[in-house]
Amino acid sequence: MAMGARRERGLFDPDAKAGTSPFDHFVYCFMSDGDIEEGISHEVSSLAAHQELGNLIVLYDDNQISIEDNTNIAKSEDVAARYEAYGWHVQKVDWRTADGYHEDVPALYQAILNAKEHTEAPSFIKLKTIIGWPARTEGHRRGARRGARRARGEGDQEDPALRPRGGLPGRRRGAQPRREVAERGKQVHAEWEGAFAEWAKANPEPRALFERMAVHRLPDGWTEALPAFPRTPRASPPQGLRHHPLRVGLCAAELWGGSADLAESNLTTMEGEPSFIPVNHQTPMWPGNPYGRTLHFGIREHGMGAILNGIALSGGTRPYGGTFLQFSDYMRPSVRLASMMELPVTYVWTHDSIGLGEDGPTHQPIEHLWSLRNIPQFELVRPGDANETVVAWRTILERAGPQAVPDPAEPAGA
Ligand SMILES: Cc1ncc(C[n+]2csc(CCOP(=O)(O)OP(=O)(O)O)c2C)c(N)n1
Ligand SMILES: [Mg+2]
Repeated sequence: MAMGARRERGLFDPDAKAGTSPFDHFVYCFMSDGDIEEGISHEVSSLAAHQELGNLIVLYDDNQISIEDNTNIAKSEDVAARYEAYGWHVQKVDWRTADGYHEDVPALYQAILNAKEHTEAPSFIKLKTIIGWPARTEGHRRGARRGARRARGEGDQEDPALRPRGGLPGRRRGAQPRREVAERGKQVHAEWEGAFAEWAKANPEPRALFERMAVHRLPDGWTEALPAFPRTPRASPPQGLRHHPLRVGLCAAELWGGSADLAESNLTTMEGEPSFIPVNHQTPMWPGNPYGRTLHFGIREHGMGAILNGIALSGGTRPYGGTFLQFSDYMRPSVRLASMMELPVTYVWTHDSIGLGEDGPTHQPIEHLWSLRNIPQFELVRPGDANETVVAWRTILERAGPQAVPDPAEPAGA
């Protein structure tokens, strides 16, 4: 989402001073012990630092407990040091005050303010908490708590120990603060509406793009620029089929994407488009800027899938990501989530063939086509020649759900 927000700002309001655009906002993320332990947290946290996502603030709920027991049974790394090593801005906050029972709200608030000030890198706030506070059974794993309730003959009804022991306002005392929060929200929203209206008045062209993208409408007459190929027994020009999608893509500014380190094989690069990359990380081969169009995911397929989902959730851009069809296995959880959420993301899975040359069995897709077709709400298009590829992309862009275009015409050894 933080990457998507940066691309959107680049499309709509690139020249505004930092922090002054209606498209400047922070993305907040809550992570638990489980999120820290899952491998995908490494892929995306590493890339978030490399991309210098100053608009991203992560709060890690460090309660040292997951399902089986205290996290000591399965985790011992220094999580803050891990995020420092990635290059994040890291802070530690202890939610417990000296008496151990009150939330240290001012300390957390100050940490969030510091994080917002630090815009050169994503921010990580390690927040030491106690699960279930302020219940009698706080700090215990859920199974034990449920077991204790059952032993007391209380079944699964609400645990009276979960009633506030102090600090949290009860229903009546909470009404006033809640009203204040609603008021504050209304005011901030009205301010934003004002800034947006001003921007819209001063920027008619980006505004038209914004309005078109907000309803997923493609540019008028966009199909006129689509390439067509002579009808031969197999309309397969040199370089296979993959080349042409990107001529299709250039017709619509909302399309952007890249590959998990296989751009040369996946042919996912739109000609002449800059990379989406901090200026200090560009190379002679990949010139770019923070608002660029070509994504480099590195060899992080699962992360790529999750990032495509985040981009699609962030706003109206249409992201795509490429890798070999076999490696769709690495990103399957994200593909499934995209399908559940009906997100308009596209996977360019090339080398859909057992004739792969020297790579052998690890690169041969065998069951992949069938298993991917089993995912509910997922559209898998498998064009047979160049013209079918163009029609496939046209269909994909005119629809708005998760879809893939494998490339069946891969010559051995390519
Ligand atoms: C990928 C995945 N594996 C396993 C589970 C089952 N599961 C649900 S909650 C949980 C552990 C939760 O611990 P933590 O992430 O520390 O959250 P907390 O309960 O401390 O808020 C597990 C293993 C799951 N939901 N998803
Ligand atoms: Mg936990």
